[in-house]
Amino acid sequence: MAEIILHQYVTSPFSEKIRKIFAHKKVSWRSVEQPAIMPKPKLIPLTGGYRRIPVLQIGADVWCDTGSIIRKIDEMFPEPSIYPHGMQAACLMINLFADRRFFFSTTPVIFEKLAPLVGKEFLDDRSKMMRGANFEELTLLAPDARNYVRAYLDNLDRTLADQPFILGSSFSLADAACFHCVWFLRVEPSAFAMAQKCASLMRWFKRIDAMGYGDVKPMDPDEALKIAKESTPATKPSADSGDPNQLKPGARVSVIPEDYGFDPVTGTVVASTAYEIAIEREDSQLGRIVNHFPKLGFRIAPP
Ligand SMILES: N[C@@H](CCC(=O)N[C@@H](CS)C(=O)NCC(=O)O)C(=O)O
Repeated sequence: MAEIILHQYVTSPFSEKIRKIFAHKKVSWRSVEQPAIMPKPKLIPLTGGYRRIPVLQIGADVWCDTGSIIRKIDEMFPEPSIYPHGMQAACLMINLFADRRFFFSTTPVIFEKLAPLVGKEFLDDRSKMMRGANFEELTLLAPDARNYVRAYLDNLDRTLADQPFILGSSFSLADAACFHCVWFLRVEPSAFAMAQKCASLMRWFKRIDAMGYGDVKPMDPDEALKIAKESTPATKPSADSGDPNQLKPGARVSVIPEDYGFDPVTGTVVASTAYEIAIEREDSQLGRIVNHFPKLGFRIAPP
């Protein structure tokens, strides 16, 4: 079987979500360390422009955004499940809540203290990625964000008082999704202190922290590029008969995140479902690459 390669960096919270799913499913994977700011010359040939982390690579197929990465991992390794019986919809909704609301409430709380320490290069990079938003102004959002984070933590703490995991007795996507937000708070002691006030939440946090990361070995970024170059995309063409926009294989489209990191990836539709779009590109270094994106959270339009 082709190797499972995750392009990531150690301090990336969204990568932490995927690392915990690898741990739960006991996946053997390779880790390629990518830079936390642009430029990313050993990532962009694989993604066609998409800069965010993490990115999953198997041969010449590349999954962008944790939405499509989780779907692919779960398809390859369905057991043990990340969806307790009857809870698939709840997991998807909690995952969206964690990515969009919980995570973005943690950033002002953390960066209020951390912004002066992370350096101008990082702040400029993130301001550009958020289309001019002044990352340093996150400080102004901190008081309200602290209220949100406190309520989210308290709500989880109450749930976890009676059960080991958010949806009951087993680890699920809901745990991976909320864990990465609490894990991110740990980079700043006064932010993490908010979580440390919650005893049941902390027991859950320690339990998941101790799960590790599955069987992981590092890989050099050049080796990952070589694998892509020597591989052929494995995605078979398939049309989505229920597509409300009648998008057909063969159409040229650009795919762009709707929230930040607005770098379009342009290619030809190969496959599409209710959840995902796969587009093929010809990369000047690597040849044919298929990029997979979730439909939720992305704009798909003619280039
Ligand atoms: N919706 C995306 C969010 C990914 C994301 O925001 N990742 C952060 C790192 S944890 C990022 O890419 N930051 C900018 C960068 O690393 O260049 C996902 O689920 O993958």
